[in-house]
Amino acid sequence: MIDTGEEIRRYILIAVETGRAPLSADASLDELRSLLETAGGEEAGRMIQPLEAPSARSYFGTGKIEELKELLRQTGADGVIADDELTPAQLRNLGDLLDTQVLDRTTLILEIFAMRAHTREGQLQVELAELRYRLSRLSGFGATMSRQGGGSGVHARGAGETKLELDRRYIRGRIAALRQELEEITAQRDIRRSRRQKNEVPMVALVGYTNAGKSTIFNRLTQAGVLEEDKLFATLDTTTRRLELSNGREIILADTVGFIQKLPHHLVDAFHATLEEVAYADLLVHVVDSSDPKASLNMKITMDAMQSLGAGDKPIITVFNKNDLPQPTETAGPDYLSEAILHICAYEAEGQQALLTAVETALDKQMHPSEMLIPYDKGSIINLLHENGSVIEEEYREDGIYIKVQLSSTDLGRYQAYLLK
Ligand SMILES: Nc1nc2c(ncn2[C@@H]2O[C@H](COP(=O)(O)OP(=O)(O)OP(=O)(O)O)[C@@H](O)[C@H]2O)c(=O)[nH]1
Ligand SMILES: [Mg+2]
Repeated sequence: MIDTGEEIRRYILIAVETGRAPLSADASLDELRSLLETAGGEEAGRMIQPLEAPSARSYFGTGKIEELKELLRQTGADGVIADDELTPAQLRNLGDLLDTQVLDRTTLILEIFAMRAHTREGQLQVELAELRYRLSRLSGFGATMSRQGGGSGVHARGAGETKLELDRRYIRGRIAALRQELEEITAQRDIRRSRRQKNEVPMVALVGYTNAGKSTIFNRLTQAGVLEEDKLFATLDTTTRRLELSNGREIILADTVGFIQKLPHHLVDAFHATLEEVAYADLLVHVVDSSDPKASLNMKITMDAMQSLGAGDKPIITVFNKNDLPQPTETAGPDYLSEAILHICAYEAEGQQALLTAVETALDKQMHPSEMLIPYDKGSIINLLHENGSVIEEEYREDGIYIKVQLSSTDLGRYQAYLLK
């Protein structure tokens, strides 16, 4: 456990520079440092080795490991943390060679998630992710697991070390039980969701990289009191609130878990249920911390995640947040198709209002398929429908002109009298 509640644990952060990653090893270690601080630890130093690829045997090469040993001695650090997910062999060999606690990015993220999951669903998902991670390394490396688990505390939330000795069959059984329970929760949510859809309340989801300011915006707009913090992964559970726009229209706003580069796939899988809100959203608000020099990479990571959640084609409002902070010189982000692009400060009423207006406009523009019957003496309406909507079908009937057309909600309201259903 990194946060022991006693003295602060200090770690050497290590990374391999391949020259091919989108982020330099040093910048990636800055993020690892934030993760470590979020978990309650501290950086004692860092070491980067340029290599074609990490050594399959021990992550670093042998010579570098000697240097690392020396740095450990000099700093008196409690262990090392690798910036990549280590294989069981790398973990074991590195641990043996250094004779110290070895962690990796994945265990660190899992530890933070375990610390921060508060709802039943969040806890189930974290446990599921941990078990999957463990199962994937149980192929004959039981010894490694004990070593790793003994120090890491990722597992300490549960029954502790004895849990590590549980065999694969037990883990499989537990995974099945967790899945079942999660499915029940999901089913309940489905019921709520279909009720909502019947009432046609649109869902707007705040998405983005961790620490971008999603919860801050959510709280300012809804007075919800969700935890907002200058730490990574402050939010793990999706929170939703109803909100009335100035045109009187009601929406549901959802605050969601943030993304990060190299997010362990066990976690992404496990959090699919939580992120379903994103898949069902009518509109996404992509919040970007514009003061972050790696903002454009962060955007790409979020957009890739949207794609994998099946939400890649949804209408998006891009919000460059924190414009009160110094902005890095290179701000030209990637060119994603947006309904609107805003530059705001979440704390200021002006920015909040601008966002609400953009949401209103974007929702208004969304088209709904509708069927109408227009009396023959109202022929001018047919012309208007052709101009403002997109006509799918038109048929001259005895009692009037039948028309199937995609319309914005504003127009839908305007021509309500002629709706067939
Ligand atoms: N200066 C400044 N800080 C902001 C602004 N918006 C949010 N913050 C701060 O940024 C930090 C992160 O904000 P959160 O709202 O917790 O970020 P989040 O996107 O919900 O993060 P996760 O839940 O970790 O995904 C907090 O310390 C906020 O107070 C802003 O417009 N300007
Ligand atoms: Mg948050």
